[in-house]
Amino acid sequence: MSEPSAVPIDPKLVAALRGAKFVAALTGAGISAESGIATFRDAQTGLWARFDPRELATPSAFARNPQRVWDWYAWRRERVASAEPNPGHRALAALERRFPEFVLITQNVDGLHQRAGSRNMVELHGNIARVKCSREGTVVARWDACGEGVPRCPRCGAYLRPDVVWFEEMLPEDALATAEDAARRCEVLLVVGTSAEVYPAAALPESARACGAIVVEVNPEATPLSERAHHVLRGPAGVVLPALVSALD
Ligand code: BV8
Repeated sequence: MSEPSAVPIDPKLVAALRGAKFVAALTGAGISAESGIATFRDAQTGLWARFDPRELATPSAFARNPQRVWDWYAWRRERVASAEPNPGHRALAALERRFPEFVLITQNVDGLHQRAGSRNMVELHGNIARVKCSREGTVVARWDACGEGVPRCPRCGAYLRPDVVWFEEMLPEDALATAEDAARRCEVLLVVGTSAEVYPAAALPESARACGAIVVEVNPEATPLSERAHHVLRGPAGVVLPALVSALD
């Protein structure tokens, strides 16, 4: 992995960050790629290679085949549990401690930001470690993980499901409101590791830009956001974000 100092950071961006009181970050699956967690667009591995995540992460897939969807999330939960936060997650936690106000908005459900030390954050799409009743929506603390079939709610008997937002489901109102407020009020928005294609999360950078924020994309590849960003740091989050922290020191 290249040294953080090898990543060129525009001095104008460094100056803007140095003077900023409120910085926000929006992250996607790419920031967890260096923790060994496949992104949504990476080909999935093994048993799940033949499935499209966007097909599985839907209410209709769960209605059609609850066992398959439950097993996919159980497999992902195990991979997340054995993953570690990477320097990109830790750099964002360091940035939170640096600015008077910092909000981390994540589309990820892997909980790695919290494990890296991020505190003031919003999970737009829920968290894979939490499980809820598919009928009542109440989170259950424990479930029979080794029994046959999809575990059922101890109160009403409906299937349990992961506490994540599937496609065609509304995002949690409070999480989305907090994210939209942060996008409108921040002076700099770091957009890290997202293909910027899934809404309403993908609308946040445009809101920030419209309200005068400097938008920075951190991604080894171009995305629909790249030409709208004021700065593009073309590289992996695990290298670029530590370089950004070093440039501010
Ligand atoms: C909603 C949780 C209102 C689950 C996720 C038709 C019918 C219904 C809805 C729609 C429709 N058309 C459009 C919609 C809206 C839809 C949408 O946007 N669809 C897209 C496909 C067009 N959105 C929704 O449905 C949302 N709800 O709109 O409700 C509604 C209600 C009913 C009807 C209509 C509307 C809900 C969206 C949330 C879905 N849940 N995740 C789970 O995890 O299982 S989405 C999931 O995919 C992620 O959370 C993320 O949001 C999204 C995209 O993933 P990314 O994070 O961007 O990752 P991706 O793999 O795509 O890209 C990785 C990036 O990282 C790449 O750019 C790569 O270059 C980069 N990268 C790689 N390595 C690194 C790196 N970057 C940095 N460092 C590295 N090392």
